[in-house]
Amino acid sequence: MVFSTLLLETLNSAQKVAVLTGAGISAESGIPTFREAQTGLWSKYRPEDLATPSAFRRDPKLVWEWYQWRRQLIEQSNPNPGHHAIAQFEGLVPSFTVITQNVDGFHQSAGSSTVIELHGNIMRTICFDNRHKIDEWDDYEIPPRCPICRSYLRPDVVWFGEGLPKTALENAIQETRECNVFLAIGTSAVVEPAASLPWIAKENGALLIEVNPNTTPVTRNADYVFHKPAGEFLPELVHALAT
Ligand code: BV8
Repeated sequence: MVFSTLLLETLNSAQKVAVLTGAGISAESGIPTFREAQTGLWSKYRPEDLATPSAFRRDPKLVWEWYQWRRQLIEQSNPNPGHHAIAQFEGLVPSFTVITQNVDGFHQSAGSSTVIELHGNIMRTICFDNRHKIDEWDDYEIPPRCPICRSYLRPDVVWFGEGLPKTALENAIQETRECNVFLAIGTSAVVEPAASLPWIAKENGALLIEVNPNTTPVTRNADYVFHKPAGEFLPELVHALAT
């Protein structure tokens, strides 16, 4: 793929680059995105109806098992060339931050060192009542109970209706405000407050690039749009920058 000289020069001269990733960057790892119909067992549920505190209160077993199913998918999968290209990109600019909505930890596994997890991490476990961090449990009840307070265990992710981790959100907004280039990769850009970050970047003078096979609310405001899969496009972009 041929890139415009202006784009490559802008990227090569950027002091600070920020990247917002969504489920689309893990699609080529075999992890279903939220917008696709849930596969198999979960095809009759909408993520928005499972990833909520009320869903967990109503049916803790169902929600726990949904997350166990997703954890197994992630454990049986790996970061893809898109994640690895982002990790390489980091070494090409003075300051590079990954802001991710994903909970799979694939950016860290691929070698990215500055990753802000806006929505937590599915591999971490806390308890519902007091957010005690629990690494292991020998309780065979489903969901297992917290060994400290006996409330149910849950994944350490941000559910709809829950606030994002304060420091993570503050850091993400600061990096977004200060960056010269902002890339929105593999996100439908509808879930707030993450969806506002591309607008904040643009308002603060950043070059806005979108990588997504489909159109999103970001598309009309982006300076460059590449309707390509991240796992194909990003290695080509990073190769062009590195040579
Ligand atoms: C909050 C973790 C307040 C759990 C997730 C305005 C302001 C604030 C809140 C709201 C607001 N309006 C509405 C709200 C409420 C809500 C919200 O945004 N609702 C939406 C539905 C309108 N927001 C919240 O509830 C947030 N909380 O603000 O609370 C508050 C404050 C203080 C105190 C108390 C409360 C919390 C939101 C976080 C929810 N948790 N995940 C889990 O994973 O189970 S959200 C989850 O869904 C993801 O993390 C992600 O954020 C979102 C899905 O979006 P994407 O990642 O973009 O994935 P999607 O499938 O949608 O799209 C994939 C894209 O990839 C597509 O565009 C596709 O074309 C593309 N693609 C596909 N293949 C590829 C590809 N791209 C590139 N390459 C490919 N190969």
